[in-house]
Amino acid sequence: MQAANISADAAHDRRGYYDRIGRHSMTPLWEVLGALVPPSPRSPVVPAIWRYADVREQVMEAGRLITAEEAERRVLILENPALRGQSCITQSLYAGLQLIMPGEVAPAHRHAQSALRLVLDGEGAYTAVDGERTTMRRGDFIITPAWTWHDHGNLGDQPVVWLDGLDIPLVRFLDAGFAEKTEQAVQEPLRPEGDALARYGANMVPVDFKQAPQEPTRVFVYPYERTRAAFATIASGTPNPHVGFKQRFVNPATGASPMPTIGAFAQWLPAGFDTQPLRSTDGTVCVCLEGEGEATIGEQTLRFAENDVFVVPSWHTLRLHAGRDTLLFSYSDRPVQQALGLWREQRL
Ligand code: 1HN
Repeated sequence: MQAANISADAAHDRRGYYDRIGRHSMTPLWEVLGALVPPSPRSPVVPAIWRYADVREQVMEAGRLITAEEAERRVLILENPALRGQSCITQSLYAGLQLIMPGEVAPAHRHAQSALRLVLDGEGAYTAVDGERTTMRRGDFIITPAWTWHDHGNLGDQPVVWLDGLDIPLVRFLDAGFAEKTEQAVQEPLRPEGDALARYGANMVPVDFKQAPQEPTRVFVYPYERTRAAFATIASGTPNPHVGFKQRFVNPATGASPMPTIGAFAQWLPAGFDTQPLRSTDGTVCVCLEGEGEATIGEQTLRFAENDVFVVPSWHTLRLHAGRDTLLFSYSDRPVQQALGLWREQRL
């Protein structure tokens, strides 16, 4: 911010001074202070939508161009239009559409980045997390917490597509990323399918189990069937004017977010419902699992239908309209902001 009404001489002196201090890698705070500490968030992220009907064919085309093995992960990254080239959908989060063809394997690896999957299209794939497989069914929310081994395979006869959500930009920002591969592309199952859900996700935990608050949940799949059944009951109540019926996915052992860096939510909006405007500091990725409607983000209205992915930037006012009974899944960096005392929400 240039001080108002300074003389041409003074401006010239300052520019010369800035050049001289620049040679020592220094720059004056007073020129940038307003931008550094804005009165409220000014996200460079823009609202955007990826309509599945528009992009599905392009995802399938990737299946003819490259194998899962060669790609390691065959994914089309959903890049925020204002942040092209940065592999991110918000400043802190990554999103991508991953395709696995019948018979393919996406080999085991692990990394410091935490990942979630939301299954969108096709049947017959599995994901394995630290030696346990889970069959991927549409709408299932599956996590691979930081540093867990994970591989995917497709034992069926259909292409399978899911949304990947990761904290890649956040981990990159912190320069805290590590990754490893193994010789063994496919993890040997160590436990039967459903083991983690039975042990940790059936309103019980093993009697000697203790978990630190920041540890991720041992439950690594939140089956859509259960989420759907919950809303079938919850939705007979009175919707909240700002969010309809909205639930937060939790680590059932602690009540914390399933993973420390990414929060996830499911929201049910009855047909015809209009939410009151709301804004929050966590830029959010939303996926329509059922129904259709409109998201008005600031001044912009986006029509969405099943499997569409849209992004709501930080501190942008959101209003939702459900054209039919609608179920939205969403994820954001809310647990990070809350842990740091930064998260804010305003219900207008
Ligand atoms: C990853 O490990 C997966 O395991 C998907 O499916 C997307 C994007 C960046 C880095 C790691 C996966 C990823 C990823």
